[in-house]
Amino acid sequence: MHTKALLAALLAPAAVSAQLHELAVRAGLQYFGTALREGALNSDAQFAAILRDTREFGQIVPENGQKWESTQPSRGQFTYSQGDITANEAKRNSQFLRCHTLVWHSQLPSWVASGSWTRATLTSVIDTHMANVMGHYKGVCGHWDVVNEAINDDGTWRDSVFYRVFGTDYLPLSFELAKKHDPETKLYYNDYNLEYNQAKTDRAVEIVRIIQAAGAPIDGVGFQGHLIVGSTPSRANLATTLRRFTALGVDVAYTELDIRHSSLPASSQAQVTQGNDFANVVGSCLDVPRCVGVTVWSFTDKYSWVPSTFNGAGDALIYDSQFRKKAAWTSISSVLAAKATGAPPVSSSTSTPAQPTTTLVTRTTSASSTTQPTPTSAPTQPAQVRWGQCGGNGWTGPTTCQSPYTCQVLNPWYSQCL
Ligand code: 9MR
Repeated sequence: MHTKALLAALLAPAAVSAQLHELAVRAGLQYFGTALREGALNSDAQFAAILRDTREFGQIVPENGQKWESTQPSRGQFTYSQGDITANEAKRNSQFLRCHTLVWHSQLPSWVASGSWTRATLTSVIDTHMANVMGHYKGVCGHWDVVNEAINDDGTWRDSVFYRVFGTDYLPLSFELAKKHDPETKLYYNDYNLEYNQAKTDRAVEIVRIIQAAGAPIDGVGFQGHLIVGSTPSRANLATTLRRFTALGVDVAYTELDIRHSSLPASSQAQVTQGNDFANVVGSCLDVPRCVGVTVWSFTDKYSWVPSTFNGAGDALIYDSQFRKKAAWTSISSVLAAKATGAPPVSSSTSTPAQPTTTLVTRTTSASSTTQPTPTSAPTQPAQVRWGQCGGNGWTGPTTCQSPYTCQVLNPWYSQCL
């Protein structure tokens, strides 16, 4: 087989059935998206092919390329080679671009973090940074994460050079300056562990209030969504938390979603629980009118920040490291399809956490055509791979699984090799 044909064959399954963004839009969201690992785009054809499939991802965001250390590593020296990778890709594929991030204590060059500043000099540094970086990306960023992670997990203010110099005044200041440099983009505050609705969430609500009280603009709050399998809040609780922010007149979005297993390898049950957790997060976004979209923080376990940060943890994404769709992918597609078609959700079982909370559909079925003819006689099919569909109403594909996996009924519409 020619290399080209071989590559096409390898890529075909993912490309043909990809549809999360398409389903998300039909379900009322603006996008379903992913972070782009800059180093992977040109070195990994499978990564690039899935990332460029706009039925799957209608939005992208640079994982690292627009951060301060990448864009202004030395004072006054601006470089956009890394940030442009994602911006160019968004343009090439007509994908919505989230931009990330401007004022953040991390990945901040030491000339800023360890500098000796007054309010006036640090204001000028932020202003200059935004003038250049936001200027460079003006007109192409749909959202900008203006301030990132200003709060500690216990709800106290994070100790950063910005907080030390300005106290909380750097919050409205940053948003005012951002508005000046790109009046069209939506300006976001972005943080993790807001999902638990505890002290940190209270403080984030206060941030929105501080900015608004100062007369500065803020358009949205990003819930990063770096969560843990089995510890993810319920769909209803997540929606309640999102509404605390939309009640203040701002949009919300899940901006960096991944749900990690605490230990590996993950059992079949843990895989299904992960799927339910993803479905609950995406479902909560569907339940809140001003929740505009969901972004996963890379889509494949091959490229994830998690294992290098949390020892022993991982497999936090929706494709495995060989680009096979996981139960998590299926659960997300199902919850989106349920909303898109108005199909009644399957009620979740309180006794078995592995039960999906929503209607599942076949992964190749578009949202508008979930009814499929039932086959009269099943043709002989090769055994299905792990996590593949193996049964359910209307299913015409394989009904047996490759060893050692077994076909497990998740609901009347979906059985899966687990
Ligand atoms: O995914 C990013 C990883 O490649 C970097 O090494 C890391 C450095 O801080 O940043 C990761 O992305 C972070 C994001 O920019 C902000 N929220 C937390 C993300 C995970 O750490």
